[in-house]
Amino acid sequence: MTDTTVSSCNMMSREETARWLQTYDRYLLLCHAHPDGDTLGSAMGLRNLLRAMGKTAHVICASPVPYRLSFITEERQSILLEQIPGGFLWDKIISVDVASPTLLGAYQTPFGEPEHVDLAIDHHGTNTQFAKNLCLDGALAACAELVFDLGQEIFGWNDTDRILPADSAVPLYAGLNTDSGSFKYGAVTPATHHRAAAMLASMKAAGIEHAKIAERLYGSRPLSQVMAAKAAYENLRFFCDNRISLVSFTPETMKKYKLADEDIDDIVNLIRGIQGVRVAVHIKPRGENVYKLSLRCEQGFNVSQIAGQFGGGGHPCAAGCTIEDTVEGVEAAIVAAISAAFDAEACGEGMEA
Ligand SMILES: [Mn+2]
Repeated sequence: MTDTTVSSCNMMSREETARWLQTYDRYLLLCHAHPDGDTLGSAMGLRNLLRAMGKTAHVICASPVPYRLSFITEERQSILLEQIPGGFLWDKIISVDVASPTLLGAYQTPFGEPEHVDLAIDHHGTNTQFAKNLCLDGALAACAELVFDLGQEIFGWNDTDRILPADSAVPLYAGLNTDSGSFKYGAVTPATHHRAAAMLASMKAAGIEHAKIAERLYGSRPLSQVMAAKAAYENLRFFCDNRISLVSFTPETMKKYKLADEDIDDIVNLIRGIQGVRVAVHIKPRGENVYKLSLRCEQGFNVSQIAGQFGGGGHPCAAGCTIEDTVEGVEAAIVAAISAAFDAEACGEGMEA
């Protein structure tokens, strides 16, 4: 997996981005494939913000929307380009919460040009600067916070007299809640909670209960996800004196337990937070001898640096990469890389944050 860094990428402040959004009329918004709450919530929140500005905007995603997130996309589990009604022509393409073009899946080069994204709005410090313009804040817990800030720039949103429309508040809140680990992760700040307060005020005014959103996000799992958890615990292994927890799903495991990709998306969170475990590794199949890895770690370690060694990236405590090899080869490679980082740390070399 290689991404070409476009050195001509123009960095834009929130203010410049707000002005840019006001300039054009029709926008196509891209989510990353295998979507999470943040990419969908940020894109739908931005879409509705643009529509409130009188613009035309549509959101697309190359992969299906999991059921638990489909309230964000108006209960649609498929938002493909061909589903946009009436021969939509756009002026500009914006990617949201997308750190690298490979994450766009089938929409990486849908129109034959690799550099088709006009603006990337993102919160990944590892963003490869693939878009023509980039509005980036790598310190934010969620991309939804950045979209909120753009709305605030344009409409002066706050939590008292200028509350945001509920059709932006709900998706943005879903994005913020999921990507911040329900406000548990280190990137959460007082400003994060101020943005959440404005979103909650909007929902309250519209009679929407935030607890119902949490219920949909976390409260009820399909049986297939319980089977995925069962399979994960059965296959859970530990390495490096129990400092690494690891679960691999092979195509055979997927078949045996009748699992779909979305059933195992959250497994890494099941195998983190075990006493003594510093790094959790979840390996999932993405084709013949192609595996996608999700890495999570405690504060102070840096899994985005590990993922970077395999052409991936992410955040210091949550990152991912793709490796082409047999599952045994993938396991050996990732355990060796993490173990080497432990050794370097023990020698006092430390890790770049
Ligand atoms: Mn995100």
